[in-house]
Amino acid sequence: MSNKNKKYTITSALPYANGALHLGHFAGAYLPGDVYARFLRLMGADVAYVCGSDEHGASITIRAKKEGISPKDIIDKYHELNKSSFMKFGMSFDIYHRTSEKLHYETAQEFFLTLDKKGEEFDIIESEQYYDEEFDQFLADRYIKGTCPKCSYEEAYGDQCENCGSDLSPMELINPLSTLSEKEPILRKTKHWYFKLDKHAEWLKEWIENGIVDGVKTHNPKDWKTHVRNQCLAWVDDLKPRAITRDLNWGIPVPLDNAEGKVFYVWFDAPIGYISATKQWAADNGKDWEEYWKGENSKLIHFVGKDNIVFHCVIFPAMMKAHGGYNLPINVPANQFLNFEGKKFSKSRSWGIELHQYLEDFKDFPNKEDAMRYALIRNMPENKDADFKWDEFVEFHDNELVNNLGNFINRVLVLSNKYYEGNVPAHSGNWTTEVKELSVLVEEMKSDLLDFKFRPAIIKFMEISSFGNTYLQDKSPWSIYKTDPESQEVKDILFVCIQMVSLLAVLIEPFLPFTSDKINTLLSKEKVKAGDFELLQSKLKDGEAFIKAGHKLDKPSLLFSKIGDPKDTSRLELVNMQKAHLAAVLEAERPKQEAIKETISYDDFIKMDIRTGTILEAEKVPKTDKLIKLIVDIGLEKRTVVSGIAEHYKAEEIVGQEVLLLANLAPRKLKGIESQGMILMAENESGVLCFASSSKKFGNGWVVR
Ligand code: B3M
Ligand code: ZN
Repeated sequence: MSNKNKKYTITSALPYANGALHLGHFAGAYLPGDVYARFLRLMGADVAYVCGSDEHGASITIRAKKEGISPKDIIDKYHELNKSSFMKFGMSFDIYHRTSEKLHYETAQEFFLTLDKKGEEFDIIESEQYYDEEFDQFLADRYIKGTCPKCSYEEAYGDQCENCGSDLSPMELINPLSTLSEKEPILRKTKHWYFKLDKHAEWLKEWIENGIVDGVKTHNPKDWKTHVRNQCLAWVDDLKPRAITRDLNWGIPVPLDNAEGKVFYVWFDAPIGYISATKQWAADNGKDWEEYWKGENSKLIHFVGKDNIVFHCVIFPAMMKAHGGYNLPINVPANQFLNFEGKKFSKSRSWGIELHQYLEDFKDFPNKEDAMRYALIRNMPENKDADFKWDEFVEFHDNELVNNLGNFINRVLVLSNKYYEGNVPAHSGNWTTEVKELSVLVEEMKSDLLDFKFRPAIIKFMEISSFGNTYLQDKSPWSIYKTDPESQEVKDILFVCIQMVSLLAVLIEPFLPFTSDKINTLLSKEKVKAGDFELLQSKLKDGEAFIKAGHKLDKPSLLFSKIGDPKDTSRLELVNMQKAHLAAVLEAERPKQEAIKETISYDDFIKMDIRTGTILEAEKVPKTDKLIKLIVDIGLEKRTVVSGIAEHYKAEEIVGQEVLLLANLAPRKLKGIESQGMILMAENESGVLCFASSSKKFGNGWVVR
């Protein structure tokens, strides 16, 4: 089958329209989706890449309340903000829809009614639920907080503990409190629709374990990431009915007479948002949405962060299977989390950077979009958590993009311009025989991309660029040209190099679309278009040129400028400003030092007999957290001292440590051991307990004055 007939429906998690997206979100669920969608288009496949705002749920209403505006104001504001950041970063969604659209309401309600009519997918259950009397409201999800029963974190929500990631229900919280009134809630009866997830356990297990549903193999389970499969398997063994309705006035009304005041739980309608987005896109583009969701030749892939795995691998598939007619996802290549300079992203702590903020702060850096795309793909949290660091951002840009890719392209263009005034010279034979390794490298990059291994794929891309650099260096056309400007060999070399530059423009497009356009501008070529990868591979096989002899290239100009350029520090200053901000955050969070105690007289001070000494032995005092028993040699004698430092030091680490000992402190019994003196300690500027140290040259027993 030609790629044209292969349909792909690709989704990236619909961000809640209650806040701005940060780099962690971007690297988790959006950039990988974009790279994949772009690559499939280059392969000539028929792609519908959909995304949009998730505009329901308590996260929206709570945010609105906090800002003192309506939920509608919130969703309009953040829908526009997130959409515009995505567009500026070159995201290639075919549509960025909204779950507040009428079409979505209709789609979600129809979906529900289809399940309801089957008569066996839902149970209506009456139960007691938390209720806030002051606000006259039932408290579900984020409207209720309390202590997590699994990890004792005190700020866990009614749907999830953000500390340990556990999925919770309000009834499990210890010491529940309403997030509206901050008061203890009461219990009140209410009824809800429960989706009988447990009924789907058997086939879900077979599907996740073996990739088989209704006897048909839909995918190879080995293609799924281990961490995704493991999470799914842990879930399917313990499926319970889940409430899919809420008592709220914000959400999609349940379209039944006996459901007054009920709306869908946000996680019921949000994934259906992928379907309504596709419907809208299809309607706008004269396509049939059903081919993309139900067609035999269509493949569904969800890009999400690891906290959304269960919804996309268990609950939504069960909903689609219960409905009937839908394809199940062939993969959910969820990413792990990205941290920021060693810590979790945190808006309240001002740790991390949001997409719109980055674009604003770096507005004077022309390559800001692709520089960030490169850094995030290069360090994508594909199978384990990753860490974004500004220093690495600079290194990736300067050492890889500039020194490798930029350098190669610039050298090729400058030489072509100098030797042939930018006219592509003719090759004397079959150009691909000189660079046979290229097709292998390109094939490897392709297979990484199709396996959702974007980080290895971009590294492979850089290998291809290095291959070009090495080729040019090995051939050194400049030394031949010096003696023979008409040399055919030089023409052959430059011809091959120009082809490689053209190849790189195509290969880089899924990762760095802006750079791809710039390279093509330098080559006086049109932008990369759908199917170009397929075309390129066949030309490579047949030895056909990507750019023919006689084609006139544009004037050479630099593709990138180094961030760390010593002659122009403007870009590095932008990075340094970010680092300075983080240093200020850390400084503000540093534990404050205690104030200086009351003044004492010299006579008080002189009473203290402070001796230098060495710790000879140290052992933790059993059944205590803090105490270590020490034997300290102070020259004159050996003293036994019990010191409360076990939380800061391990006993075995401090043997041999030089110390100052207060030798005339009245002996005191601690845990049955007589302590004969006190080791002097002081807190350093970071609040870490340090030994007030003596200097070795004095030896033991010197009196400190
Ligand atoms: N809005 C949660 C999130 O942004 C949710 C995803 C919906 S995908 C259908 O993490
Ligand atoms: Zn927890």
